[in-house]
This record gives sequence, C-alpha cells and structure tokens, in this order.
Amino acid sequence: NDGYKLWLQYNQLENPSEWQKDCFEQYKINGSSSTLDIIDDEIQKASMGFFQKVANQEQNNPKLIISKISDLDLKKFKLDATKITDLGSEGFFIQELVTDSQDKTTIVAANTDIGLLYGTFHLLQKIQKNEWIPIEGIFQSPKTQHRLLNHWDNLDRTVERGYSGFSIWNWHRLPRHIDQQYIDYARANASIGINGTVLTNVNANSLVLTPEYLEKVKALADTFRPYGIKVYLTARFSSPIEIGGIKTADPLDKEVQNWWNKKAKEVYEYIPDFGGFVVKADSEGQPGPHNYGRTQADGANMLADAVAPFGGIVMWRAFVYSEKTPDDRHKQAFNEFKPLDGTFRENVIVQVKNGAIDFQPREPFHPLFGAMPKTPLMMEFQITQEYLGHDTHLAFLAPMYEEVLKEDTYVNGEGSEVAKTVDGSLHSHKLTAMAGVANIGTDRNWTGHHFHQANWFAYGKLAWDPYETSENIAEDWLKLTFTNNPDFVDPVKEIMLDSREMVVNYMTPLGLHHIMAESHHYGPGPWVTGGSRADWTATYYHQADENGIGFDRTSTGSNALGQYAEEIQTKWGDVNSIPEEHLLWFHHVSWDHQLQNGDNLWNNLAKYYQKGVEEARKNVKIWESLKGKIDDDRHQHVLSFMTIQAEEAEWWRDACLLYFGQFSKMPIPEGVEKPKYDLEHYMNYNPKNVPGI
Ligand code: BDP
Repeated sequence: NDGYKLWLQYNQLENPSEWQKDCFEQYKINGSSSTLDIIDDEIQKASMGFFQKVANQEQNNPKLIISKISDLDLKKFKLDATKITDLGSEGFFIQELVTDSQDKTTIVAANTDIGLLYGTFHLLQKIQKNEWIPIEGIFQSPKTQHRLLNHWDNLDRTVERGYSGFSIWNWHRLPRHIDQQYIDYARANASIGINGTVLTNVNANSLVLTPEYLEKVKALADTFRPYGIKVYLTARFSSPIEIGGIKTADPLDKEVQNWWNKKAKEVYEYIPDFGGFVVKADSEGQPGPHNYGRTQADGANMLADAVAPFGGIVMWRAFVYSEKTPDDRHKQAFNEFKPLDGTFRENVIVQVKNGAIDFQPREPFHPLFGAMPKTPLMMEFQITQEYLGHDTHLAFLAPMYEEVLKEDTYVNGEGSEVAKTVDGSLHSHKLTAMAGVANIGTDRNWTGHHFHQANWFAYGKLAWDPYETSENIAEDWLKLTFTNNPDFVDPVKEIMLDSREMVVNYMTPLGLHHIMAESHHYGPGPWVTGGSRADWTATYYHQADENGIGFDRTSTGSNALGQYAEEIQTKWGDVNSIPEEHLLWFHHVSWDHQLQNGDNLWNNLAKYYQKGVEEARKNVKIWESLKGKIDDDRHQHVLSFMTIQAEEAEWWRDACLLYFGQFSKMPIPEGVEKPKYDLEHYMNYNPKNVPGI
C-alpha cells in the first residue's frame, strides 16, 4: 500500500451487517448529471473494496436512495419538509426511513447534486468506520462558505514550502492532457468538503493570467467542477505592467482599473464559475498599493469591482509587514488593517494567518480576529510544515488549529471565540471562508509523510465545521486510512494528539518562536542574526542575553499585547498569570525566573527539550510494536521517518541548549542528556544545504 488512496481505502468489511450489504445490493440514484455519475462510481468503488462485489442498482424496491429533495416522494417516507429546508446548497441529510408498507430505506438527500456527493461520502465513511446512522438522522451543512486549499505552486512546478515532490499541476501537458491525479485530487477534496482551490503561489506570476495559461486553468476548472470545486488564482498586483503594457499598477488609475475589468471578463469567459483572486501585496517584496501611496483597501476594492459582476470574491491577505516599519512585526498587520475596517467592498474577505508572525509551532491567535467587525475575515492555516519539521516530522496539526479556533477574543464579551469570526456568527457576516496552505505534491502518497495526509483531512473537516474536535478527526482518519482495529487506533491516536505538543517541546517551548534555521526553516538556528532583515532572524525574536530571554510585548516593550481585548491584556500581561505556553512570546524574563512548578526558567526550558526528545523516541517504540497491525509498506515508511524525527529532536535540544546556555550560564539540569557535540558543530551543520529548499 503506497498511500495513494488516502482516507478512501475502502477496506474489506469484517462481518458486514444486513444494512451495510443492502445499501450496495439495492441502491438507486434519482436523476442524471456528471456529479451523480461520480456518486455512482464511488458506490461501485466502495462496494468493490468493502465486499469485492459489484454494487447493484434497484429501481423498484431500493434500500438506499440518493436523491435531490425535489425528486423525492416526501409523503411516502413521512418526511418533515421543515427539517430539510435549512440544508442550503451544500448540506445533506441521511436517515433510515420506514414507508407505510414498513420497508426500511436509507435516504441520502440534499438540495443539490453536490450536497448528494457530500452525503454519499459521509455515508461511505460511516460504513467504513462500522458506524450506524442514528435514528434521528444526520443533518449537516458546512459552517463556512468557501473552504479552500491554497497551493503555493509555481508555474515551473516547484512548490514554495512544499516537501512532497513537485506541483501536481503539469502546466506543460495542460490543457490537452488531464492527468488522473487531477481527478483523484478533486475526489479526495470533495470527500472532506473542500470546495475551492487556489492553483498558484501567493508570490504570484502574472503569466497565469495570459490566454495561454487561462486555457490550462479552464481545463482544470472543467475537471474539478463536477466535484463542487471552484478554481481561484493569485493575482500579481503589477500584472497590468507586466502583461498589460501599462506603465503603472496604481489602483486608482482608470486605465489600470479598466485593464483589470477586462481581464476579469476574459477570465470568466474561460471559466464562468471562476471563484476569484487571492492577493499577497506589499509583503516580502511583492508589489502592492503601497507602491502608489494607496491603501490595502484601494487595492482590494479595485480587484473586487472587477470580479463583482461575475460573482467573484477577493481574498486579500493581511500578511503585510515591512522591514522598513520600525514596529514589532507582530503589530504591523493589525496597525495597517484595523483602521480600514468598513472600507472594503462586500465581496472582499481579509485572509488572516492564525497568528501574527508566521505559522510557528505555537502562536497566540492573530489580534485581527474580532478586531474588524465590519469586515469579513477568513482564517489561513498552513498545512505544509514549513516550521514544523517539513516532511519527516510527524505533527498532527488539528490540535493546533483547534486551539486557535477555540481562543476567546472577548470582543463581544466572553464566548467570542475565533471560530465565531470564521463562521461569521460573531459579527453577522455572510461571506465566510477558510484557507489551508496545501502540503500536496507529486509524491506517490501525496504528502511525503503518510501521517501528513491527516493534516489535509483535518483541515477539510475543520473548514466544514470549525467546532469539530481533534480527537474525532484523528480517530476517523485512522479508521478510514488504516483499520478499525482498536489495538492500532487507540495508541496511534494518542501519538497523533500529542505530536504537535511534542514538536513544540523539542523546538520552541514556553513561547519561543522563529528560531529555526535561516531561509529554509528546517532545524534549529537560534544563532541566526544579521543579514538583510532583522525580522527574519532568530535573535530578533528570542532576544536572549545574560539577563534573560523572550520578547517583551507588554506595555514596557512593543505592546503588541495592547492589540488584544482588555481581558487578555490583564491575563497575559502578568508574567505570573500568562499561560506558560505563551510566556516568552510576550515577556522577557530572567533565567532564574520561577515558573508555576517552582523550578526556574532555564531548568524548565531544558526539561521541555528533553521531554520532546523522549516523546519522539517513545513514538518509535510504540510504532515498532504495531508491526503487523497494518501493511508493511506504510509501517516501514512511517518508522523510518519517526526515527529521523527522534534523531532530529536531539539535534534541536542539543543545539538550543548549547546556544541559550551561553547566556544563562547555568548547568544542564539533572535528567537532561548532555549535548553530543559543541555549539560550533551545530552551527556548521546544515543537512538542508541543497539548492532549492
Ligand atoms: C512565509 C513563507 C513564505 C511565504 C510567506 C507568505 O516563508 O515562503 O511566501 O509566508 O505566506 O511563511 O506569503
């Protein structure tokens, strides 16, 4: 098993029940469309996997009916129409209903074919997990409107921060060749409710907006459409100059506006349901409205006006910061965007990373969440593990996503969780969205580490329902991907649920951040300093010296904390009441500062690093003991990666303790292993010293 089938394994069912068999022996699909053909095909695939048998359609006495509500005989099944009116355009319901003649039938119903596709996947997943449909039925509809993957894929097929091969978009062969992988990609996304894909890197190339490329984009859009997936592109702000032959890209210039209007019209001629644009502007060298003395809203609104006649949206990223701005990087997006609240067009949504710096193993939630009541905000999570050990380190990210979604912003009093800004309920916004930076590439198993498939899966599930729990997601993924056997599922679920904290322990405990190696961000680099930008160095963030360590972001320092609600300022502003996981993010504390457990900071730091190492080693042992419970192929592959992880956890521990120990001047406490080499060794060691990483 090479993992290509992801969570759609359709493993043989042990002792299938009558209900399970009936669903495949007597099923009926009402209507016809390409999406319904996909549903039919999915039922066949599942039947072959579950029972090694072809499934059988039955028109007269079906035991499973898949049907739009409008094509269903509601009276026959005594269905209460009021219960199903809220399903919207993507929701579904599944219920076992009894007719007057006492026939039991499982119904999957929805308002649209796409709703039926989601419902069918849900039913098939239930069957694989050996679960029943509860008597009261299942009624589901997504809590966010746009659930997108953001591919940071370049047109030359390299993937920025991609660790699983090259881009799956083969631009050279498109539009004439539609690779099977595009179809499998769409199917996998649909099975977890993802309904949009941004094909190109946020560091954008305007070539993708030329007719040659639009032909190719159209071919992908046509392939994805029956799966309910819309295509989006990143728009390079300077495109009017680069491909339009205009001298400026000033968003208030009439010629520029006309160019974008015409370009949008052209895009929609190729792709009538084109989703819209994502824009990274004025950030890390990307062009933007700042070049013309304009605001982010001026830029966003110009593009919004261009796509509005066609129903498109603009996802304008808040990841705007500059080395020329003297303020703490943490504060810059807030300072720039908050004053613009209420000035964006209705079809603009501001795309905000989960934290204010950059996808660290742990970040406090971004202070913009809740702070712009008049503007819809969307969440951007990173699925690819730029800062969490790339492809080889197992880190199940659902707990990280869940942690942020559950944080209370307090903007409307207690209970104003980040999730409520994402689903729009906090400030009554209809336009809602979530984006996840994809970890997908040409590797046979899509994501490099088999367990990183779980992060794609988890992202989809949380985009559909930001209130879902990591535990449910981990359990579902394991059962669908490997086996229902509790001897495997239970211990591995524990490994998954603790894995992100383990990574925090051996990389950045107690609120440390951005101490990874320069540029590629793999491995430790607390010594990284100097260079072109202070805000890309480690010393900017950890500020270690003989007096202590940590970034003072309280009122005595940068006061980034002042961007949060009063309740948070009070709690996090006090070195004794801030959750210790955020301590060094907001405070510069002395090495002998006493933590809640009575021990000093240095000893605690050292012990966290050691703990992370021990956890990584323990995972190897547990995993080894599970040999034979799943296929050898995947078992061996995961074992090999886990071994790398355990070795590299030591590398992190030793490098960081040697480096920080220079300042603390305190001995490595008992129970923490002594580093194998000296600091110089680690500073010169760069296993990723390969071009292109
Ligand atoms: C950082 C990455 C960089 C991205 C940037 C972004 O290092 O490659 O281009 O984020 O999100 O995490 O725009």
